[in-house]
Amino acid sequence: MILPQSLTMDFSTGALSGADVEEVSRTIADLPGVFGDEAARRALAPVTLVYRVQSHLPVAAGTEGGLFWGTTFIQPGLVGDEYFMTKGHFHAKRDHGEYYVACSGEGALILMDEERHTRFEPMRPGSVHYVPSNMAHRVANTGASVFSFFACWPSDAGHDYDSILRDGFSARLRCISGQPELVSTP
Ligand code: PAN
Ligand code: ZN
Repeated sequence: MILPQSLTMDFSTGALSGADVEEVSRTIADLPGVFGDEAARRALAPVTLVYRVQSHLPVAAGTEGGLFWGTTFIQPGLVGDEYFMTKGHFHAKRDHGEYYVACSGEGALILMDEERHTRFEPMRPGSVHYVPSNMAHRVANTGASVFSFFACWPSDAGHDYDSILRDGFSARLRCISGQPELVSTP
């Protein structure tokens, strides 16, 4: 028996469609303490969309052996001179990795290990990025249009946002003379 395909992805935009697609949005109001310049964040309209995530979560979070699939869409923009970006997290199970694949626009994957060494990888349509275990990860939109990428991660990885909210990354991706530059935080 051939079952109808229930989930599809548009490869040019990363957009998912189907019955089981969940979506969350993060606005400027949802991201206190995420950007370096808190006054610049508060000066922006609270309803400004920063990013949204579409996910396909076929098993319950925490299930061992399953996989999750999702696309993140980050709007172009700056908070001060810092690019719009995701909150960022370690996986709660630190030894669980992830794949990211860029779909459209220009972005950067910012990675920090547990010794707080931070680096970034430019993301361009078609670039594939392995997020190794024990690495905090976040993505910034470094271009002028929506940046989208899709991700596949283990269903029992979990997300540790608190460590990042408390300690941040050791460097921030800032727009300096129009170019992304990783600048150490004091
Ligand atoms: C991604 C992220 C997504 C949004 O699916 O969850 O890009 O970023 P934040 O979760 O940091 O807000 C992923 O890395 N999942 O593990
Ligand atoms: Zn992750």
